[in-house]
Amino acid sequence: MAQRTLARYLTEEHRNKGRIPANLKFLIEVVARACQAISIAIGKGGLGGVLGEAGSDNIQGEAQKKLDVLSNEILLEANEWGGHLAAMASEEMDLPHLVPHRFPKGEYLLTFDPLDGSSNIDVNVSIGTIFSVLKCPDNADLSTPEAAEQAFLQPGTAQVAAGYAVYGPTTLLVLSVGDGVVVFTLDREQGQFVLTQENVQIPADTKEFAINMSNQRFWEAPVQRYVAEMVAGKGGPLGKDYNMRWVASMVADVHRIMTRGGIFMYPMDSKMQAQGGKLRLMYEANPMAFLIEQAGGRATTGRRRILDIAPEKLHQRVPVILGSRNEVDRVTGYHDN
Ligand code: P6P
Repeated sequence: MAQRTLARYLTEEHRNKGRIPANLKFLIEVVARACQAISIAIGKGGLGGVLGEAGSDNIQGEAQKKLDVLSNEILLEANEWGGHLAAMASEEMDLPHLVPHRFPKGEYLLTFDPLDGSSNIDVNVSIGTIFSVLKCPDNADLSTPEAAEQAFLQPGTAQVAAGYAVYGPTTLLVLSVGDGVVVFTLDREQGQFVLTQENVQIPADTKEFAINMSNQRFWEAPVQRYVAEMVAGKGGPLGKDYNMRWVASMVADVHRIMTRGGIFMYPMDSKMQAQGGKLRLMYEANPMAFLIEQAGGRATTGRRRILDIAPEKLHQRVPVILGSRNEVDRVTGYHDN
């Protein structure tokens, strides 16, 4: 059977189910091509002069890597001319990037973390790009970047599409337009993404958890209890032994869960109370929560569904607990007690 490329999949979804308007199909293809260019830049590593620090900080106060800045530029340049977007927002930019007046404006807003897991770039561990697509409100004030922030402040349930690219042994594009989750593998010879998995389903149970254990003394009681029960193993209240993984690239940890189940936690902890958590709502938690739910999983802050949160700030942070639904329900239930 002929390979189903991303373009063919999106065309057939559009034709057969009317789920993907032409401009959204175009947007996704453009983002995919940008991820392909990012994959090539990453693959060059030290040969491309792209490793190491950029010598600047982002709004998060984090030192930017050269590849953070390059990936952000690739996504901006790929998306600003096509006429499908009104504005973009990125982890790497304080304010939204408005489509320049010389280009037509479109109906969508795009948020992204251009290169998630930056601490892993220089040690050659999988990293990724996360993106989320919203409709631009008809009455949006896009007169200035400052004014445009308001247009992005929509709950995760308003997302029309979300996805991530994971740059690992292979480069994958994982995507949902609200009709389940599909996986594409980058065929480097052909230079295009080819459909390799449809209807991804996350197992409801798991024996694998992902959390940064070095923060244990800062966790709230429900998470302390849950992790202690998993570590207690077969002899403990959960009656089974668990395994632990922590890649410290959310995209890599989430993709493992997409592939074989698991639970990922970056919960609230006392040292991050003031800032609301570690992970960003608009371009990490919301797109990943959308994908996880589309694959039959759950995604909460420990106390509420992530997709229901009404954002107050573009770079807002939230606690994240997501993955196999029975495990997320358990630890979320501990927060209720
Ligand atoms: P820590 C990467 O910087 C990131 O935003 C996520 O991709 C990842 O899950 C988390 O932070 C890792 O945080 O505290 O373990 O370095």
